[in-house]
Amino acid sequence: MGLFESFKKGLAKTRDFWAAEWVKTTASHGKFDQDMLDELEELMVRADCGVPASEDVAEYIKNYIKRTGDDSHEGVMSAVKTRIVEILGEKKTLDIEPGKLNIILMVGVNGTGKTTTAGKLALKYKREGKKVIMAAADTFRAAAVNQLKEWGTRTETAVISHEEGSDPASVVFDAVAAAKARNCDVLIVDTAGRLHNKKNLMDELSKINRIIDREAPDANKMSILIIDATTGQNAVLQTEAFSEAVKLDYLGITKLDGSAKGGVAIAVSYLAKVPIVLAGLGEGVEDLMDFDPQAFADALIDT
Ligand SMILES: Nc1nc2c(ncn2[C@@H]2O[C@H](COP(=O)(O)OP(=O)(O)OP(=O)(O)O)[C@@H](O)[C@H]2O)c(=O)[nH]1
Ligand SMILES: [Mg+2]
Repeated sequence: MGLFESFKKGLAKTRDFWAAEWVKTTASHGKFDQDMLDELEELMVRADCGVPASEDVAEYIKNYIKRTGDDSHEGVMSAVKTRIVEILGEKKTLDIEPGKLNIILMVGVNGTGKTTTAGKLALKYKREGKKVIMAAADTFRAAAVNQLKEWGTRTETAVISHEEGSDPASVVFDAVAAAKARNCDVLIVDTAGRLHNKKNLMDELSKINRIIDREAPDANKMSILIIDATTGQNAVLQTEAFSEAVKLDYLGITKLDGSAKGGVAIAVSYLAKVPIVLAGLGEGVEDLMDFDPQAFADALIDT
């Protein structure tokens, strides 16, 4: 399946929601006037794009009509899409440096899809011929370690783990040593779901970072916050909270297939200073794509 088809299939619920709302908006009026602009803004807010981004798009359309005189449905839809792509920003991917150990720290609150995304990423890099290893630094629950080990088996990737309740930083210490000894290209560190108001959890993340800096000072280190699209505006709040507490390099947005709230990618992009690089479009091992702003917008809006 191509990039666009994958996004189209994964975003089917969001796409249907937008299409139905567009029909309602355009059915009640003729040309695009102020009422319709207000409805467009409301539609976007209902579609979880957040108020600031929705206002921005409505303002953009107002100026577009003023500038071009084009108030046709097609013209406006296409302009909405253009602005959405601009908000989503340039396409970026996780920056994996060849010939180096690359360490990817997966962070995020409970249940957003960190472990699943770690497993999917392991497969992606293995297919690219890279040597991959994973660290089970979520030691809170035995089930968490087992879940990562299952992904290890499924993707034939080694998993470094200790028993439940052990120190996550010591798992990372061992994993970095193993990654170096085995000449790995990529080490993926799965961490526990952490809440921004739980200081001990944030401290734990700092400790993991200190271990990485000390044990692998030359590594290409990056952290990715995994957010769950089905949680709507909560995902925006989590992004803000994590950005304040830890150094984030990237965002990954999961479960885009699971609800009509895919618009949250727009809300997050509008506010966040780091790019969305991964899109989770299903539970399967294949259902992970590099986030592509144009494919996302094309899948969302038919023009
Ligand atoms: N539909 C869908 N489900 C997903 C996606 N990504 C993850 N999931 C599901 O979401 C649930 C939680 O995923 P996990 O990977 O366990 O999440 P986590 O962040 O590791 O959770 P904790 O370890 O509890 O913090 C699982 O049932 C996954 O199968 C996705 O892109 N689409
Ligand atoms: Mg997990």
